[in-house]
Formats: sequence, C-alpha cells, structure tokens
Amino acid sequence: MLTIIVIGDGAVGKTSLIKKYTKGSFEKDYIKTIGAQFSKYDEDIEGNNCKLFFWDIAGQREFDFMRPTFYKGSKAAIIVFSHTDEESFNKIPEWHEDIKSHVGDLPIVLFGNKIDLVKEEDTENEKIQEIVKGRGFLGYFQTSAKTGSGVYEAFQAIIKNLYNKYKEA
Ligand code: G3D
Ligand code: MG
Repeated sequence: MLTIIVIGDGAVGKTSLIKKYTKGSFEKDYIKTIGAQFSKYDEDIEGNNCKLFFWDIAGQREFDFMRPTFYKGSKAAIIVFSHTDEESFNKIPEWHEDIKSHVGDLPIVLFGNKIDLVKEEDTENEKIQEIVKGRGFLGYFQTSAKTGSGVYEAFQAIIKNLYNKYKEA
C-alpha cells in the first residue's frame, strides 16, 4: 500500500483532484468533525496491482494535533495550491516544513490547480520554479480538476516515482 498525502490550503481543489484522478471510483471515508478524508484506490501499474491511499488533510489549524497521525507511514506528498489564491501559494513553505517535521524527506510534487481560471501568462512561473528547485520538489504540474487538464500526468509522476522505488522491496 502506497500512502500519499495531499495537502494544501482549504478550497484549492484537493478533494476534486483526487476525485478526478480516480474517476470517482475511490472508496471514501470522511472524518466529519475534523474534515479529513481518506480515499483508497486500486491501480494497475505495469500489470501490478497497487493500492493507493490518499489523505486529504483539511486545512483547519485547530486540528493540527491530528496531523502526526495522518503523516505517519506516508511515502510521498502532493502539495496543492490554487492559481486563483495567492495566499495558498505563499503557504507552500509552511506545508513543506510541516511534512519535514513529521516524516522527514519525502518525494513531493507541487500541483498548481485551477489553471482553467487563469491565463497562462498570468501564472508566476519563475516564482514557482524557484520554489520547486529551492525545495527539491520532484516536479511541478499545472492542473485543473474541473477540465481534467494535467491531472493524469501530475498524479502519474508521483505514483510512478513511488512504484519504481518500492517495486524491488
Ligand atoms: P479542497 O478539498 O482543497 O478543500 P475542493 O477543495 O476540492 O473541495 O474544491 C473547492 C472548490 O473549488 C469547489 O467548488 C470545486 O469545485 C472547485 N474547484 C476545484 N478544483 C477546481 C479547478 O481546477 N477549477 C475550477 N474552476 N474549480 C475547481 P465548490 O463551488 O463546489 O465549493
Ligand atoms: Mg477537501
């Protein structure tokens, strides 16, 4: 089982992205009181069945005490920000430090979601590339959970990375 945490500010599109990628076929559990959601999904990679487990951690800071439980056992992380929400971009370092403090170095990819709502030339690509390089993220993908643009490629990047890392184990 490969556990991937999906984090980022509220309303950036975490749940929608997971839904889109899994075509809604995930088994979903929802912890209402804390807003956390976990999704199980079976995927065939090169003919091998992989069990993916996505954590969609709610942004509410009052549930910070629950965070270590979520992070435990995670093998990779997806940090999501929205192109329509500058604050969600500015929070990337905080989310990254949060991951590092709980699980250390994990492969991380960055998703810039809601690309359908902005013009390409309005995205701050230099600033984004700077943070990707500076923090050693595996990659950056522009996604739209609404149109589906980029979603498959983005998830595949992290899943393939994990698959290659763990297939020998
Ligand atoms: P979260 O899980 O990160 O909190 P959600 O975010 O997946 O719940 O999405 C928050 C809102 O943004 C939802 O709108 C959702 O439909 C919308 N959304 C998510 N991704 C995209 C995207 O790529 N493009 C556009 N245009 N909208 C997106 P509602 O209105 O349902 O609250
Ligand atoms: Mg959500």
